[in-house]
Amino acid sequence: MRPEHPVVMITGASSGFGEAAARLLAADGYALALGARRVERVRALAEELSAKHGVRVFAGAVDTRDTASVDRFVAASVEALGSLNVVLANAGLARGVDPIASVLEEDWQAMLHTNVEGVIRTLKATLPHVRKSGWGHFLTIGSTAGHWVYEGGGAYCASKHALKALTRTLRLELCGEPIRVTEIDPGMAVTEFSMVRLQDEGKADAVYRGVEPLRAEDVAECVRWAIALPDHVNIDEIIVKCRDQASHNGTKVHRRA
Ligand code: NDP
Ligand code: 8X3
Repeated sequence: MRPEHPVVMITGASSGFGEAAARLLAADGYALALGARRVERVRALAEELSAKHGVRVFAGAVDTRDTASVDRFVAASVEALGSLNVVLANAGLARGVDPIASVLEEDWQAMLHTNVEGVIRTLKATLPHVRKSGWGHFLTIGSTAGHWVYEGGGAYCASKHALKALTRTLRLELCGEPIRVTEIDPGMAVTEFSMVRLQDEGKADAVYRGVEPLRAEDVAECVRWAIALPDHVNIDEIIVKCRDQASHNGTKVHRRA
């Protein structure tokens, strides 16, 4: 049965979708466990949200590329908050836009370590606690890059296709238990994503030039909605794009002059 104040863990809560989801969910009364490598950011967010909404918020450092780090963060979250109901496996990134012929080893490894292995670790470490809680929901953040591919996106698209396989597998494995499984697949959204990917402000800005892209809050709203629906309703996958982006791989994007 759904608790009065479900406990939600968010990985990658220091910016973008994760931070925006924390803000919306805190306003709705959820208790939160917020993790990221930039722990000072999640600590500041936790203080702000607990003061503003009177909700319990735990913040801790986590690097999802490291099993011991994930295990520590999950254990500390459960100890602080008493249980764990919902997991938003959001931490992820893209690095570079090089074709496969010249993709840098450190870039493709960063994407696969974070977007695939990091999500497996997060799901595996949290699953016993979510099961024990008796009411749960796993949400993963995929991408339109999990539905289509584009030149220069080989490793990123591969990672998001893999994430889709993981999420769909988890749904099969949890069928019959009181746990829902949802994947949210955004298109172009303005967060720190493009800066992390391109390491250049001008190039990052150019991604969204003339476009009204999704904002982090738009994706967070999808998260909030999927969780808030009645228990028998499972949103399997949401593809959410801005109106200006008609194709999954960005080939048809309306740009104003
Ligand atoms: P941001 O760069 O704003 O946020 C990414 C978050 O992931 C940060 O909080 C970052 O925290 C965290 N993170 C990255 N690596 C790790 C790690 N090893 N361990 C823990 N946390 C990590 O980008 P978005 O909010 O846009 O990205 C969130 C997710 O959405 C990603 O999975 C991304 O692939 C996906 N996505 C983004 C789209 C977009 O256009 N923006 C579209 C579709 C999907 P820190 O650096 O502090 O660790
Ligand atoms: C991010 C969207 O189009 O850069 O997942 O791959 S895209």
